[in-house]
Amino acid sequence: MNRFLDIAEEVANAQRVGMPVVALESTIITHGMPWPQNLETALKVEAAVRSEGAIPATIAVMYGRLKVGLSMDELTLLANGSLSPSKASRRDIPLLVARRGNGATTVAGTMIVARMAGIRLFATGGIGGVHRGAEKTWDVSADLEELAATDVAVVCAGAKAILDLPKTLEYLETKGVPVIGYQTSELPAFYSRESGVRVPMRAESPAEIAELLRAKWLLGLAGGAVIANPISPEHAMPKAIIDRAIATALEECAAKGVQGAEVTPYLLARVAELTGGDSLESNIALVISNAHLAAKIAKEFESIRTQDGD
Ligand code: PSU
Ligand code: MN
Repeated sequence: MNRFLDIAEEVANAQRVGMPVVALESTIITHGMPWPQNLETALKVEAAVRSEGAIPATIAVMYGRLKVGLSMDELTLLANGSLSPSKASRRDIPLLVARRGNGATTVAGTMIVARMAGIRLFATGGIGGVHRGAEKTWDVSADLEELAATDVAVVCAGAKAILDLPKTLEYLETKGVPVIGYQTSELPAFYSRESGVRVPMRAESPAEIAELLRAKWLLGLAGGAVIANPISPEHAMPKAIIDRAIATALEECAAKGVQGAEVTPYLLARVAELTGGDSLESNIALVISNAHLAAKIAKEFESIRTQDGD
């Protein structure tokens, strides 16, 4: 085990007896939602994983330790901002460890730590991707490179239309990352079920997805997968409202010269403000739904493993 890793006892026990475990990220808590809804959501998401018979492992860097599974106190400290955690992606983790710092792991950061801990399934809201205008800014999220390299499957509600969705899919295709629509043929666009962009593959059940993941990794094909789970129709938002908010947020972002790691948190916060409380409610609902699905896939994955005797 890596010397910087701290696996919570409950998670370690689950792994010992072959219970399914689902990793959860922390940037969504610190940079994706306001206090106190962020803590409430983190707890609801953990409860959703448990309700499926799996164990949640929320991941973060605390005082330089790579934490897998957080206590109530640790979750609260992260969520209320008192540790001022920074965004922790692949490039940031070494410095945080060296300086005993605090960081909230992004999709990329969470995948890295989950892999170290032997966790294969991870649930979140939306992944990072190729930003609009990337041909000028070169702004491509490190999440995509991590999906290319690290053996963890990410269940999400697609990607927000703050990104260039066709370019994001092209990038994932180049890198050999399977993108699987869960009961859909379209890439969901986070707040809405449709994007007009087709997904390359579709699955109808958690068992089918578990089989695909198992095949990929038994074949020795390194890297992750994206499982795109559309938001439920009752929580989806009208496309016109979202599109307008995104257009405004993108204009402001360019006008203010926001760059680098600040771009995504800036856009997320502005879109949330511009759409009011509705978008937060949708956001919470879709993360919970993804947690349920990830737990179901993790369960199937473990049961195939047991059947095969490994
Ligand atoms: N997209 C969302 N919500 C989020 C993020 C993205 O709809 O919370 C977060 C995730 O943690 C993701 C990160 O990994 O933003 C991507 O940031 P960047 O574009 O800087 O790589
Ligand atoms: Mn970026």
